[in-house]
Formats: sequence, C-alpha cells, structure tokens
Amino acid sequence: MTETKRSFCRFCIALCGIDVEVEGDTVLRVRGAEDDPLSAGYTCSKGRALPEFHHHPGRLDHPLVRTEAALKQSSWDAAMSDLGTRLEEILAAAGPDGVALYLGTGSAFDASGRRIAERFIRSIGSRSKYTSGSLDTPCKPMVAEMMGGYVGLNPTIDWEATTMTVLIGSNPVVSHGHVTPFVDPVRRIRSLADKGEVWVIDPRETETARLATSHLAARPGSDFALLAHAVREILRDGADRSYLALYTEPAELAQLEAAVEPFDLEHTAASTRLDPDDINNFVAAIRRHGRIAGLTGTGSTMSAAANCTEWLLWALLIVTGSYDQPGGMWFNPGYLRQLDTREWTPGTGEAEPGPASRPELPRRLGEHPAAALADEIETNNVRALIVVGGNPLAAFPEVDRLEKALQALDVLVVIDVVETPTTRLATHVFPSTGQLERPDMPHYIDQFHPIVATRYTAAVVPPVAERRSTWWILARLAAQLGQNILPTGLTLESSDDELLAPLASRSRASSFEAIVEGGIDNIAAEPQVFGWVLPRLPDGRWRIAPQQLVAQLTKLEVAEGLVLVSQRQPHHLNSQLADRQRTQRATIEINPAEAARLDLAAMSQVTVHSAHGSVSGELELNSAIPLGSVSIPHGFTDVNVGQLMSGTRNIDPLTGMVTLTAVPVTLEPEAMSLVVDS
Ligand SMILES: Nc1nc2c(c(=O)[nH]1)N[C@H]1C(S)=C(S)[C@@H](COP(=O)(O)OP(=O)(O)OC[C@H]3O[C@@H](n4cnc5c(=O)[nH]c(N)nc54)[C@H](O)[C@@H]3O)O[C@H]1N2
Ligand SMILES: Nc1nc2c(c(=O)[nH]1)N[C@H]1C(S)=C(S)[C@@H](COP(=O)(O)OP(=O)(O)OC[C@H]3O[C@@H](n4cnc5c(=O)[nH]c(N)nc54)[C@H](O)[C@@H]3O)O[C@H]1N2
Ligand code: SF4
Ligand SMILES: [Mo]
Repeated sequence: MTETKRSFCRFCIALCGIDVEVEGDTVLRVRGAEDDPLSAGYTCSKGRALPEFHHHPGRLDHPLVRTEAALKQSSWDAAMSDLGTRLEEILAAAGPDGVALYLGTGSAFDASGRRIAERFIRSIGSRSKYTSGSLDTPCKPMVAEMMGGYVGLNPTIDWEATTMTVLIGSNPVVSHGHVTPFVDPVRRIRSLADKGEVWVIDPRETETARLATSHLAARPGSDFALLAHAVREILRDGADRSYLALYTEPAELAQLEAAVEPFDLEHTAASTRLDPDDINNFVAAIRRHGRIAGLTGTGSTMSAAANCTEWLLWALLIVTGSYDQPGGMWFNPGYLRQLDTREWTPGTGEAEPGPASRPELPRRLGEHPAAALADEIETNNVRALIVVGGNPLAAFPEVDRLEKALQALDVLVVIDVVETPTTRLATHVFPSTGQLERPDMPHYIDQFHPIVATRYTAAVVPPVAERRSTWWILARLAAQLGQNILPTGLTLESSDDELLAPLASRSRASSFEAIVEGGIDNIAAEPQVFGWVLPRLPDGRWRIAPQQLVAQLTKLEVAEGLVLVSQRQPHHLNSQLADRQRTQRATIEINPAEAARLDLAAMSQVTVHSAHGSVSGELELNSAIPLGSVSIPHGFTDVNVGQLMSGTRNIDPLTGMVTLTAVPVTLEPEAMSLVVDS
C-alpha cells in the first residue's frame, strides 16, 4: 500500500518540506509539501532525487572490516571489537591526539549524530578534530568573534523590509544560500528585487546575477577593495552617525577610516577592473537606501581575501546602521539554542597554536584546519581517522598526497550512507541510517533558518539491513573503549527520539512533545528577532577595526593573469549525487574569447596547472565565465579540482584556510599520453 509521509529534505540548509510517497520500506517519490509555511511546495532536483539516493546501488548495509586487501562484511560486535582493540593500541602508543575525527557536511544535518561525535572526540581527550567548516567558511565565526565578541552571530536579511541586498560570491539560485538559506530562491530573490535592489558581485554571470537588479563582475579576489571603497565613501557621506555614536568607539572608527583611505575610486577600479561609473552607482545605491543587507558566499569566504572582505562587509553594515535593525539585518538566535536568552563572555578572536606538525596554523573553535591533516598523518601524530558524513578525497586540497596519507593510516573509519572514494580506502566502514530513516530536528543549523523556528520529522521508512544511527555507532564504539558518552539517562537501547528530546529542554518550546506535535506551523515561531545583539556587544560596541584584519588589508593583492573560480552545480551537493553523471559532470569552463586567445578553441581536452598541481578534463566554452577566469566545479574525483589546491601555499595565517577560489592557473592542451605496447 502506498502512503505519503511528511518530512523535510536534509541535503542543504533550505530544509524544504517534502511529501514522501512510500510503499513498505521502498521510497517511491518526493514532492514539495504545498502547505509548508516556508517552502510552500518548492523542492529542487536533489530533494526529488532522494528516492534514487536512498536506493543507491552503493548504499551501505553492513559493517565492513578490511582483512588483507579487501573489505569484508562483519557483524557489529566483531567490527567493534576489532576496532576497539586497534584504537586502544593507538591511544596507548600515540596518545589521545593519535585518533582524529573529521566531520563533513553529511554530519551537519544529523542532529544526534553530530552531537555524539563531538562527545566522542572530547571523551577520548583528542585535540585532533577537523570539520568541513575550516574549508568553506572559517572567516565567518572569526570575524563575528573579533567584531561582535561571539562566534555564533549569523547575520540574516530582514526578509520583510530590506530594500537593498548585496550578495558577494554567492549564487543562491543554485546553492540555496551559504549560511543564510534561500528557500525557493528564484521567488525570494525576485521578491527582494521587487522591494528595491539586489546587487550581485560575482565574476561569473550567474543564475542569481541574471535575476538581480545590478551585477558587478568584479575581478576574482577583489571584493575587499570594492567594500573598502564603499566604507570609505559612506563614512564621508551617508553614515548612520547616531548608530555609530552609540555602538562604536571613536578611536576605532578613526582606525577604520585610515585603513580604507587608500581605496579611492582610481585604486578600486584598478583592483576590481570595474567601470568607475558602476562603482559610483553602487555607493550611490547604498546612500539611497540607508540601511542595507549584505551576505558573502564561498566565492568570497574561500578566497585569499576572505577575512578582510567579511570584515569590510560587517563594517559597511555597521556604518550604515544596518545590523540588528529593521530594514537591515538581524541575527537568528536559534529556536533551540535561543541565544537571545543567554549571556556570554565576549571572546577576542585569538587562536590557539595548531597541531604538532603545523604549529603555525591557527586552531579555532576547538578544531585544527583541514590543511593540517595530511601532515599530521605523515608525521605519525595521527594514526587513526574517523570520518563522519564527509568525503575528504572530493573536498580537500592536495588530494594525491592526502590519498597516500589515508592509505598509510593504521585505522580509517568511515561512517557514511553510500560507498565513496573515501570508504574504498577505509579499514572500517559503518553503514549509517540515511536522512529518511531517522527522526531529526535541525540543531547545529538551527540558527541558519530564515525565521526563528524548528522542524521535527519522524523517520519516513525504517532502516533496513544493519544500518544504525550515527549516534549509536559512536556511542557503541565509546562503550567498546570503556566510556559512556551518552547524555544522562540514555543508553545504547534508547530511541532516536530520546536522543533528540534533550535538545528541546532549553528551547523556545514548552517540551519536545510540543515540537513533535506542533510541526513548524503551530510552534511559537517568530519571523525575526531584532535588538538582542546590540545590548550584548563587548563593552557595548562593535569592534569595528580589528587590528589583525587592519594589518592583513595592507598586504592583500589581487592576482594577475588567469585564475580559477569556484562554482556549484544544481544537481549534486558537493560529492553527493555527483555520480549522477547523466545530469552533471565536471568540465573546464572558459569564455569562448579566452579560448580563442589561448588558441584552445578547437581543443576538446585541456590541462589546468596551478603552482601546486594539475588537472585535465573536457573544455567547455561558456560565455558566463569572464575573461581571465577558468571555472571547474568541485565534488568530482575524475576531474578533481582539489589537485590544484595547496595545503601549504596561500594558507590564511589567521584561519588556516586553504585558498579555493581566485587561484592563479595556466591552461594548455592536454599532454598526449604515450601509448606503449607491451
Ligand atoms: N546545488 C548545490 N547546492 C549546494 C552545494 C552544492 O554543491 N550544490 N554545496 C553546499 C555547500 S557545502 C555550501 S558551503 C554552499 C555554498 O553556497 P554559495 O557560496 O552560494 O556557493 P556557489 O553557488 O558556489 O556560489 C559562489 C559564487 O562565488 C563566485 N565566485 C568565485 N570566486 C569569486 C570571487 O573571488 N569573488 C566573488 N565575488 N565571487 C566569486 C562563483 O562564481 C559562484 O557563483 O552551497 C551549498 N549548496
Ligand atoms: N576545490 C574546492 N574544494 C572544496 C569546495 C570548493 O568549492 N572547491 N567546497 C568546500 C565545501 S563548501 C565543503 S562544505 C566541503 C565538503 O566536504 P565534505 O563534507 O567532506 O564532502 P561531501 O561531499 O559533502 O561529503 C558528505 C558525505 O556525507 C555522506 N552522507 C550523506 N548523508 C549522510 C548521513 O545521513 N549520515 C552520514 N554519516 N553520512 C551522510 C555523503 O554520502 C557524503 O559522502 O568541500 C570543500 N572543498
Ligand atoms: S533546496 Fe533542494 S536540496 Fe536543499 S533542502 Fe530543498 S529540496 Fe533539499
Ligand atoms: Mo560548504
């Protein structure tokens, strides 16, 4: 019998409401839930591919343990006993840091799995924790802490009243947003444009740029200059002086003024390669609107200028009096965490030293930057790695080197739902329940919601075969090591719901049951909350000119020549669904005029070289790519853009982030491989 069950998609932060048609444990079809208050029937092709992903031929069904060269099916008890013994040996020989954890994107959408993974690594006392956050956006928490005193301040558009929105290096029509979700993005961007203006700063002529009222195709990596100029000009004319008097220090404001002083029109036009009239129009628009909203995406946060761009955007939003004010931007305190009811001790944004092999890399948020992982393994500091919901071979820099390092580990545990290039190297593979097989409630991503609200879903289908919840797998492993890492009163026999329930205890809801029964409609959700951040600022003010960022700005340069720019594609999420090659694959995209200039127009295969490495693939001529740029999507291991990225060069000294966009490259016809008859 066919039944329809209500859930929400957990591929991306849009968390669209879905109606899932099932028959027994077979998932037949996914449709957008028409009556969902946020997504109102919207889904994208990834959400609709959930049945295909759920029944993927590579779905993991049993624990696998490597014996000799092959992974062999095992029972949970035997796999845990084998792994427990090996981890105990490593802990005894190498100490707690010898066991590392990498939490990828897949873990962010599993509230209990992520929470118990964090408890696992704490319980063994290891500092070797890594997450994908150090690859895509470490500037955001750092700038939030430096300027506002708290890492968790996540500014969001005032969807009701903002009249000017600036999107820098983000393409929500494809991505559905970086850390601010654009549910039903075309409708949302149109509605923002209907209310006033949407400015997109992106070297590519993106799907979002086409819907915007203005598009500035600034030179990749030059966003900081445009923003520095805007801050400079608004400080001369157009600043919200009463806001500045209340929430900034005059001496710090003077430091900001001095820092942006070199960015006059001429200098800014030369850096960004924008027409001076366009730059003037941008500044004039900001003056016209007074309060504005602005967001960066990975096109900015993965660039060498990430920190300064983020800082100068925050500075622009403060100078215009936009932060924590209607018509500007608000900060989602989270429905579950409700930060607006808590006090915090303001942090300063200082980092700790990195791991033993890369002490120069900063350690932030209790984790090491991903760039350090290969070194840590090569120097034998890390002997075991546990990967939860991540696929480092499709995400990290220097993938060739990383692959060798992963092969050299004593233990590589991968907890995933499907076979991946990373599971293929593992010594232990554990099959996790997938998103349709577990109840869930967004926790870690609670503050990214476009309104203050939460969602609960029951499992849509029961897990089949030997699939277990990620929380159970890690708690079981901890038990094997003699530790109980579950919250008080819970055991390995507890249900997924019992694991979720404590998340409601400090929330806006009266109880977990109220969330379960209420659904998103009748929970006391508030559209937006203003005015809770300003009274909590350190010493009552925004630190508008953090010294480390002021110093970094003086050293920034815009790369000359051909550069690689990042992009995302609509039908896969990083490496997830990237094997659906009939819908999407990685090509090397350049502008037809650039191909003609480089004498490549007739080529089918080309090779891209960076200072670190090379990648070859099919050439695709695309007029949306500007002159001077090449673009390759990430997430693929056949054409793996990670081969161009370095884990040692161009590492940001403040965050340890690898530069993943605006990377200098050269392009040439693919070298013919010699065919040798043997
Ligand atoms: N369909 C799909 N959705 C996804 C993902 C996916 O893989 N596929 N991944 C998810 C993840 S993990 C994340 S973090 C988010 C990211 O979400 P977004 O940050 O919105 O990601 P993109 O769509 O790649 O948009 C980045 C844009 O930056 C531009 N860009 C590149 N370099 C520069 C530069 O130097 N300056 C400027 N101004 N722009 C530049 C690119 O042309 C691109 O259009 O998306 C999430 N959603
Ligand atoms: N060159 C370059 N490199 C990049 C980027 C880029 O734009 N360019 N983007 C960067 C970004 S933004 C990110 S976030 C990282 C992504 O880095 P990762 O997070 O390491 O990569 P993903 O491909 O998202 O891996 C997610 C994994 O989670 C698994 N999974 C899915 N559902 C579940 C589940 O329910 N439970 C468990 N346990 N696992 C599950 C999937 O099968 C998949 O293997 O890559 C970064 N690397
Ligand atoms: S936008 Fe697509 S992938 Fe993201 S939650 Fe909605 S349906 Fe899922
Ligand atoms: Mo990401």
